[in-house]
Amino acid sequence: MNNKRVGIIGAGPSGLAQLRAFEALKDKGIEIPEIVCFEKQDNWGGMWNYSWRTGVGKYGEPVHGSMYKYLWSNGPKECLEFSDYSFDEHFKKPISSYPPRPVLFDYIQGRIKKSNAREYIRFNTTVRWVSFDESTKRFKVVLDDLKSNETYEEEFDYLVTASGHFSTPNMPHFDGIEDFPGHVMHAHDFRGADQFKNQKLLLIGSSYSAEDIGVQCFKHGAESVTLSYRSNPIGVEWPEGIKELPLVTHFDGPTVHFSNGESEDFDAVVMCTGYQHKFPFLPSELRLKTKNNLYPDNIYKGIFFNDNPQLIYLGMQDQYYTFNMFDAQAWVARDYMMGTLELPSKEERRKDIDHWLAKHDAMEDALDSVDFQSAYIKDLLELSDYPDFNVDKVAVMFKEWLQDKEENILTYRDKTYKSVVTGTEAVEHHTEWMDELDDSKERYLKFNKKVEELTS
Ligand code: FAD
Ligand code: NA7
Repeated sequence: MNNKRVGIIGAGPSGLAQLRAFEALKDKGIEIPEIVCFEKQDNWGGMWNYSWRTGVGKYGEPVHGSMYKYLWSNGPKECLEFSDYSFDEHFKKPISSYPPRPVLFDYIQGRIKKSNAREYIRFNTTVRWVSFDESTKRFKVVLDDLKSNETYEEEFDYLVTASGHFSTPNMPHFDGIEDFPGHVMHAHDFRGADQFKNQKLLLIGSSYSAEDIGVQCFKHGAESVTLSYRSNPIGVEWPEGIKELPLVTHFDGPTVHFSNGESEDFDAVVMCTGYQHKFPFLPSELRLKTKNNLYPDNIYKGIFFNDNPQLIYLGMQDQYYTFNMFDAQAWVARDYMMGTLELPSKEERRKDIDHWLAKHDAMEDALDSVDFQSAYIKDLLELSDYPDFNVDKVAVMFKEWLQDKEENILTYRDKTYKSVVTGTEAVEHHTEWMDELDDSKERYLKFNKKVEELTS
């Protein structure tokens, strides 16, 4: 008889992976613990549940979402496919390799809707505070029911933190920025390129957000896009209209000065300067303290808080792999909570973490990073019965994707890849990505073939 209680914070892809992992056992007739998942939004999907809101939500909570209109997958879908629920099973036909956000949201929901997992989720419920009682070895969780405006408490034996880490902006200051006359925002509040049409746009940062928001604004009619980097430029061959400059030194009215001595006037600034791992509901002794990287310190197997493994973190790494990594983690976490996976001693766990951190320190470039996260996934797959998938082939796809982007940042989303789960070759989208201004699921799924073929 499993009479433990499991609390899950967040019903994004990571929290849903945890629910699915337990459901997979239940399907086999195995009794599972009592589970409650708390989600502060009114629906599941985390980042993939688009919100038009910025700032605070309906109930005054910080808005979680950082995704925007016209967001298309930034990597091949074949690299994130659930190994127990293929794209073929969901869409019943091959689709392209880079679907837009609503299509991926639909895919995530398809798997979870196959079970009764929604019953475990309390929506519109914010986890306000967590404490651990050493005498009972249980977590006390303080919750706010946002709709009824009531605070209450519950206790759990295990707590899974799946609250995401791309939500709280890292917002640096630059001298003079307070007098910049145009709009200044963080990527977290970016909801679409429309407002920057015909504008001269400055993006500070040189990672995924800068690249994607820059290309999107270019596609949707910005007059010019300038990216400013602190360490390294993205370094692809940019089309005319997009360029990279080194770091901003200061602002002077509408004029921005860069460290190479150049200066230029801009209409608006978007800080694509990343996010903070922020857990306002956790006391410092339980809190994961890390920058955005591929191996946050102090979590064994990237999951179990080393000082107290009853506290589980999912999806806290920087991500090449996403949905399939969250699954691989959730299955391992599940087995520990079920008592079928034993963890080594704290010292042994520390040694394992150090071993991975040393490998992490030795990485030199993006190709090494892909290999690193692939090795991490393989390590996890050995620990549970999550359906195996060909990680080596996925790693090859990631490397090709990096190459595709270098070759042409505007057309890489027109490429197709082959699923390692089903062997299905993706089809080309009916419209080239640069010409496709509609990201709706309806239009995406309407035709299977290129539009010219349909009309000829
Ligand atoms: P999230 O999706 O962030 O979900 C966390 C959930 O926890 C949210 O629903 C939130 O409301 C809830 N929560 C947080 N705090 C509390 C609390 N105190 N109480 C209750 N609930 C709480 N990945 C890809 O694979 N492909 C992409 O193309 C891609 N594009 C991205 C673009 C952007 C702009 C961003 C920000 C991320 C992108 N990602 C992409 C990565 C994305 O973060 C992951 O795909 C995935 O959403 C992470 O899942 P998660 O469940 O760990 O976190
Ligand atoms: P990332 O990938 O964490 O990147 C943050 C970027 O911001 C990176 O280029 C940093 O430069 C830059 N940064 C951070 N602080 C500063 C300051 N003070 N000045 C200038 N530049 C700075 O975050 P993203 O938002 O791009 O991506 C996060 C997720 O969103 C990702 O998974 C995507 O799928 C979407 P650095 O290289 O550290 O010098």
